[in-house]
Amino acid sequence: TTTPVTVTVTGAAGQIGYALLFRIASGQLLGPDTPVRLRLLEIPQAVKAAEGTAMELADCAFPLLAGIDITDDLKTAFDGTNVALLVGARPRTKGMERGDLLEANGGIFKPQGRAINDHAADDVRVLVVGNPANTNALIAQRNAPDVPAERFTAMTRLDHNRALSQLAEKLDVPVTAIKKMTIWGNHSATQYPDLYHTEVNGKIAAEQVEESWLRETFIPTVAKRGAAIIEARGASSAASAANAAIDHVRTWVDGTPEGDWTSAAVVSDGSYGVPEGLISSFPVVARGGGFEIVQGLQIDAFSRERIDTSVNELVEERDAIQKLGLV
Ligand code: NAX
Repeated sequence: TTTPVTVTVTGAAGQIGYALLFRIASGQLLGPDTPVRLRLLEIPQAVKAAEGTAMELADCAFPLLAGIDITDDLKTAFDGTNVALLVGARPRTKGMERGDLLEANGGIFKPQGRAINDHAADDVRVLVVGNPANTNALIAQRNAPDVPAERFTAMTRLDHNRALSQLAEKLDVPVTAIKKMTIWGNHSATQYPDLYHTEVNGKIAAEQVEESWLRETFIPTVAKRGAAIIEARGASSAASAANAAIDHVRTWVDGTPEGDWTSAAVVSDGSYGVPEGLISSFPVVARGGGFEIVQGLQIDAFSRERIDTSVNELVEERDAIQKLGLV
């Protein structure tokens, strides 16, 4: 028998949590041979709701589910954890300035980073989903100095998958015909989905679509898809976000296929002019259990400007959390 892998999910009683937990427990996160122990972290008011979800998880009788702990205590939540999915965050409320938002999230991600530092397993991998995801990940990472920085990532896989879907529809091809999609920068409206390196049936995607479609339709559709979902559903993306979190971790552990890459927000090593230390989305391959930024891509002037705009936003967020003493 294999020792169960411990997976911590924060914000477990939320809508992404509800879509995510059943997939993890059924083996879709770590594969059909790996038993999972779930740790659900919630704020005290939502512990009861998380207990309800745990009752339903029990009722699925998942063969791979080795146990569930529900807690509002950080040490218990992250003790020995191998995979930490940080989903719970403080949403922006009406009239809230960016500084207030970052401060409120600092109150969540700073102590979580410390708890991961002090209690998680040596091989811990962290994915931040809760917004503002890149900067929340940076706060957690900088408060976990004993954990290798590259173990902290933020999610842009949903943006990546949205871009695949939009392009597949436009060219009337299956998503499997598309390789080397890239999301650059921040998981925000400034993100840059790049078609200049994307291949569709082996040919560059940007050469198969009108420039006006790429600039005026594709980029804004991908970047504003979250808002369009809210408009249509009356609630933000949940199942698709959970699916992207599963994809992100699965790729991280299993690797990217030969001849392809994916998008993830990882700690910058200075590649492509992105300041070192920022957690920014890049084209990445996963190999040997780690992400590596794809090197050597030519960046044209249009792409350069788009990447810089999004990265500058990340710089501003980093400066703001520095001023607030969060990192
Ligand atoms: P919900 O409001 O449904 O759930 C959030 C849950 O987090 C709540 O149950 C709340 O009690 C809990 N929570 C709050 N503070 C906590 C803390 N300190 N410790 C533990 N739990 C805490 O939001 P949901 O729709 O599930 O979305 C969760 C987060 O994902 C949001 O920040 C959202 O903006 C973000 N998203 C990120 C995406 C991405 O691509 N990176 C896409 C989807 C989503 O918008």
